Amino acid sequence: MAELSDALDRRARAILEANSRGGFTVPSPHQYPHQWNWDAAVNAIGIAHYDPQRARREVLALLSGQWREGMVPHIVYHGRASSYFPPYEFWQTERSTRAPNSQTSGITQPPLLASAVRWLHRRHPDADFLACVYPRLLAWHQWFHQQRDADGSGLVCLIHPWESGTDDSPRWLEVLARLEPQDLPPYERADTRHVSPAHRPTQAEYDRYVHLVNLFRRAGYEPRRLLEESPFLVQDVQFNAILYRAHEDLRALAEDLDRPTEEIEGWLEAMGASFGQRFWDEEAGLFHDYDLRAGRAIPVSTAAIFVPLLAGLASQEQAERLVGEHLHHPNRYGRGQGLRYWVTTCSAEEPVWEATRYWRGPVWPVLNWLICLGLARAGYDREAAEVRGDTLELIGESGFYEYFHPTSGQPLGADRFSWSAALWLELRHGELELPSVRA
Ligand code: 2M8
Repeated sequence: MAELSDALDRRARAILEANSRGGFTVPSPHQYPHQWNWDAAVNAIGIAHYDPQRARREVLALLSGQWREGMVPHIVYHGRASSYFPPYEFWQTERSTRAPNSQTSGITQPPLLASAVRWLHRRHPDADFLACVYPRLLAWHQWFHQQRDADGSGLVCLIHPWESGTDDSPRWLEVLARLEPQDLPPYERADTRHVSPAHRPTQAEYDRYVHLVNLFRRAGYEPRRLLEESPFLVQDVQFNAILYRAHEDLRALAEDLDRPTEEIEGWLEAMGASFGQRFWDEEAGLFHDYDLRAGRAIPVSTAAIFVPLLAGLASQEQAERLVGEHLHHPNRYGRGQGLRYWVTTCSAEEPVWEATRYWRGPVWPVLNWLICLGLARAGYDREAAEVRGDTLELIGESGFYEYFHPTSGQPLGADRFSWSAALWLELRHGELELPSVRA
């Protein structure tokens, strides 16, 4: 076992090395040939296990795409031609005075970066690096509260499913169904060239993704107009939990640097006060996302319900219900009857659950890692260890794929996937618990 694992450690490193494009890492060689935001954060954590300097470069490369008012975009293209759709030109970011000189998309992604920097700094301290990135992380977090707090609650909203990172999550189905794609610019999907269409978002969803980008281009990425005009306007439980956790980590970095923390404390207080009120459904015993356009909760259960544990945003009672009534429930997320591996991305009880389609059912290493950290933080050590064990078993036995069938373990999506390699290293060699919130 130890030998096999050693070989797999080397394989993980080899994948991360092969996916390096000089200063940054692509998520996978063919399917995703640029740099993605939350992938970069996870990849930096994995790479730091053998090359902290390269991990720091990963962070800096992502920040090179930062917009003038602070947004860190979901893709940084790094001037590389590719067949990926959408290519850089499709975003028409030149319509905005806020866009940077580098080639980027015009939306953002889950803000794991401050947490990754804190991990990096704790394990391999580098004061110059921290002083260089801290103001940029702070600017991004400020941007969220200045430009994405649509209702003054302190919670931030998303304007595109791509921002959630869980693109075709059933959470977004009803909101997307209301959209009527019109005047679509011509486009050709590239994602189904390397991966089976049955494992990817549907054509109807892609039309809506493109429709939204088209609206944002026309609005010149003007923040006020985006909030006023985007028909997709949601408060995402998972995203807000990740942001809250990132604020906690940013505060710890500020303390290390002896910088003021009042502003960050203010965000934490506002988000903490609104989170349960807005998202918790007492009857269902879980957190629901919120559709701001329709003014109602989105009654769909996906693995996003467990992510608040990462940020300590669930009370003990709420955590107990999440774990007891959902994680262990035989028809929902529980292992045993139908499901063999924790954690399917969508409750098996949802009518739209699909074992092999993208964010509709397969097990994703990144989500498992966040859930595992959350379970550990909430004191569910046994469950945390089992989620960790399942993730390592899936990657170790099926390969470094993007996602996995929750029953058979069949590898799905793109192969030689960077964050699966990074998380292999982290889950094997990293500490399971987060650095304590108040280090
Ligand atoms: C997936 O998303 C991109 C669009 O951003 C795509 O499907 O083309 C998602 O899994 C997302 O979370 C991830 O960051 C990205 C790269 O791994 O791929």
